[in-house]
Amino acid sequence: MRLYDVMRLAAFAAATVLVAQPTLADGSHKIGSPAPAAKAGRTVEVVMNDNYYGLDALAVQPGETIRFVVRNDGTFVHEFALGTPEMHAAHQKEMAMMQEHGMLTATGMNQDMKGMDHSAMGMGAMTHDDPNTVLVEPGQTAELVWTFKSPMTLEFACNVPGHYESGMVGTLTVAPPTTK
Ligand SMILES: [Cu+2]
Repeated sequence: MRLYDVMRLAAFAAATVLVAQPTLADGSHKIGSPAPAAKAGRTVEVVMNDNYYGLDALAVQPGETIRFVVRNDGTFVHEFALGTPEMHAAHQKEMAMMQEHGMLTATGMNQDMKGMDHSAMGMGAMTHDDPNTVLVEPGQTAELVWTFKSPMTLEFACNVPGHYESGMVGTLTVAPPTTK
């Protein structure tokens, strides 16, 4: 193996470790898991605006896989995140930090800073790639496919600084169908 290859392998290994590191706020396995679109039994369209969702609440069944098609009709960047109120609170802190450091602007992620290693600042690699969230820039559409787990009450929310507080949050109930 030539020296160049060894160095390339080492760099690749280092990058893999960075990517594999779970983020602090990621407790997403408690609420379910990401799934391929083919597994989804139903599609839910979510329209986002400044600063609200086109739907107030949503009910799903335990074990159900939903394909969320999330469209941003607003002029600001918005997020569609699935989680408990505690998960959203933690994610809001992360996003506030991203904004503070110029990684997140009012309209999206700062492309110039993408892939920048912030470990020197003691924050690890700062990315927005939790499996239970999508960040959608104005005019864009993104998809999130999720299999829900056990019965629980969750929230779908936008954790862009200030948006949750201004009402960009809705109730997501995971419960078995009621029988008559
Ligand atoms: Cu928002």
